[in-house]
Amino acid sequence: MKIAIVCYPTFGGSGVVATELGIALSKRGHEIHFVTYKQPVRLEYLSNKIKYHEVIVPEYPLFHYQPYELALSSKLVTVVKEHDIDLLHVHYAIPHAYAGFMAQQMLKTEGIDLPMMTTLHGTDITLVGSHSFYKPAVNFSINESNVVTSVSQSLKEDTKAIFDIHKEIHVVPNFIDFQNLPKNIGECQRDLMAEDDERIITHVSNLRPVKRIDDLIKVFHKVQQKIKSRLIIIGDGPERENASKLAHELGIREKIMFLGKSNEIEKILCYSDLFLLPSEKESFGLAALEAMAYGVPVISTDVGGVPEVNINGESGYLSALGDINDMANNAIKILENTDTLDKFKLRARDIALNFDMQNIVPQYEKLYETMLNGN
Ligand code: GMT
Repeated sequence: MKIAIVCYPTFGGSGVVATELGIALSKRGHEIHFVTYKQPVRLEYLSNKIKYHEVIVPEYPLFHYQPYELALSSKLVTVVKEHDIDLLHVHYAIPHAYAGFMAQQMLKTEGIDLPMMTTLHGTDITLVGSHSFYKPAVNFSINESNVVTSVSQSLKEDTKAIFDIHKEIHVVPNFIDFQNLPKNIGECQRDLMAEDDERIITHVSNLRPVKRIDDLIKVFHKVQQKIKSRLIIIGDGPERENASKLAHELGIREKIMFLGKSNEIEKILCYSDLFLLPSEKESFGLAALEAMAYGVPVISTDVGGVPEVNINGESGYLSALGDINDMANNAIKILENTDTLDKFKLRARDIALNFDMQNIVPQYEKLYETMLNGN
């Protein structure tokens, strides 16, 4: 199949999933065309099976807001015609499903039928899309999509509760490409980051308020009082400064490393002992799944789709939102005994294997086929 994929080309989970999906599909013989404003960060190489088409939005002083949707839908029309695209898969409803719908309408006037699948990722529904400024357009474009998928059962339920959706929503969970995980995890450069007798705790996110970075620092503050440990924070965002300030106030700043955005998360996960995810909302928690794939147990909140990924008492523990004491106690329970830690590490990896790409990508292919057959 020739598939056009629209996504955010950034470090955000939706862009990562869309890119990994495109790469996986290309390896299965499909021709993939990414249409977005920048080459996706996880897309390292282009080939005759993976192409990238840049959406350019020229700056014009008359426009207070530059019309990205217009440029995207026009670019889609061009790409679809030039490359004889069979179907469009948009990740993140805003504004991609809306722009995709417009492209469909323009193509229809030229006798071209372009079926569209929309994959909902979370913030497009629970945070941004539900705002009354966007809701009618998001509701409309979800209903107009030929096939709709969501990355967790929880997100499917949220979408149905927040919007008036009469389309079936198929749950297709996010995935990990286990075949491509680096094999020599034993060669991690742990000694660069911590002493031998220190535990390494990791957090990866875009450091937005929804990630509750204050809770992260407070949980770590409690843990390091009992367990000699370090916290490594990967990613960047608006909460970074506050987090650093809070760490200073609590006297633990020198035990925390802010590494910024990274394309080599695996190099850090391979020597991490625990992953902390105290989010307020999380439709899936791809970062937690990535940690588990490297055998890193997860301490998280019991929100959204996270309990579909992190199994309480097996791959880690779940706590109520904001329950810092419970998260810290659970972390200590896992970290204080090496046998317990090893047991959780093994189980975390085992559970992550349920999300092996080999099982998930065919689910998308099946839905593409159904869509092309007009069902
Ligand atoms: O978590 C973020 O802020 C980024 C956001 C995105 O859209 O890229 O992530 C969402 O999609 C990911 C991939 O499906 C999920 O793993 C995240 O849980 C989800 N984030 C939220 O729901 C807050």
